[in-house]
Amino acid sequence: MQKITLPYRIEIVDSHTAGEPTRCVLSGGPHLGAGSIAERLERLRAHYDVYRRAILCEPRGSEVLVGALLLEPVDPTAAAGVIFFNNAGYLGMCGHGTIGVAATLAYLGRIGAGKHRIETPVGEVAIELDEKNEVTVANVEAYRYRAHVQVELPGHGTIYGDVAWGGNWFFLIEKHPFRLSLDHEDELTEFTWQVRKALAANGVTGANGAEIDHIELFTAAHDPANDSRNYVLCPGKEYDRSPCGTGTSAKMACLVADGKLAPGQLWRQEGILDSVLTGRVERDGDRILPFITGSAYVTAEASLIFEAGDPFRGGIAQHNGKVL
Ligand code: PYC
Repeated sequence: MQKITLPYRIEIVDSHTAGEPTRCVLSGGPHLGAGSIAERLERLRAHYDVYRRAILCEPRGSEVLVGALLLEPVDPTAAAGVIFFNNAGYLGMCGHGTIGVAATLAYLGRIGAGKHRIETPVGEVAIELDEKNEVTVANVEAYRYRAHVQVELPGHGTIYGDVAWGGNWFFLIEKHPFRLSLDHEDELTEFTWQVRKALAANGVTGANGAEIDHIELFTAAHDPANDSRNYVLCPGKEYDRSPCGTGTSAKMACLVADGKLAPGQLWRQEGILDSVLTGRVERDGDRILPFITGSAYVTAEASLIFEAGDPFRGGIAQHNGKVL
């Protein structure tokens, strides 16, 4: 196997969107060659995964971060190409992360207010940045794949949820016994992790057998100005600090399918930290096109340093309690 040498320095800008952090990699990343962003993601996954672990895992990162490797877009008129990743692997799309990328590009002076396009592994997304640094992401198409799917959960009995796509695969649960607040974080994480494992064990998947790697619980909003509150378990067993852009897209697809959300109607999704992302959908024939609006704030501009001899240059890759 080819031995990959990490560079001495990788330049990053960190931001957070509604509390959820995004680490944009500006330079020092691997050379992934030409081709679509999806093809370059496959090269990254197959040959350069050490970069993901080195940039995102401890001791230079943490399991809470979502990484965004900025790439030359295929279409030179697009603002950037991007591959999103986390402590456990790679994401097709990331709503809060796209808002973080937009805020970072604006911070760097690479884009100004107006409309731009960003290429992701699951397709191109449009963004609009306003004068107040608020970003609206025109996400990829969202849809409900299966409704009211039954899963047996040891200790909890039968639970029901919808399987929906919003740029990632989600299992959305309305009925559960939990209060969605941070003082119940351990229980929420354990429950949703059990759901994820039960889905996999019972062959409940997204389209084409895709693994459902995000579990989303809902309850009434704490703030009456909002429409709903959520808790989202991400693939690396960490919860989304934001209301989750792709999760909100999946939720809106289910609401549309149930006749509970009309095109253009605003949906204010409150997350576990009380922060809010605002969504709406447009219809294009049968297709549901979600829009997500939020703000991101830059928190750091830094160089990650990889000294020769550092035994943890490649990161401490832990996933679900195991050192990999
Ligand atoms: O905002 O889409 C999102 C997201 C996915 C995982 C973490 N955040």
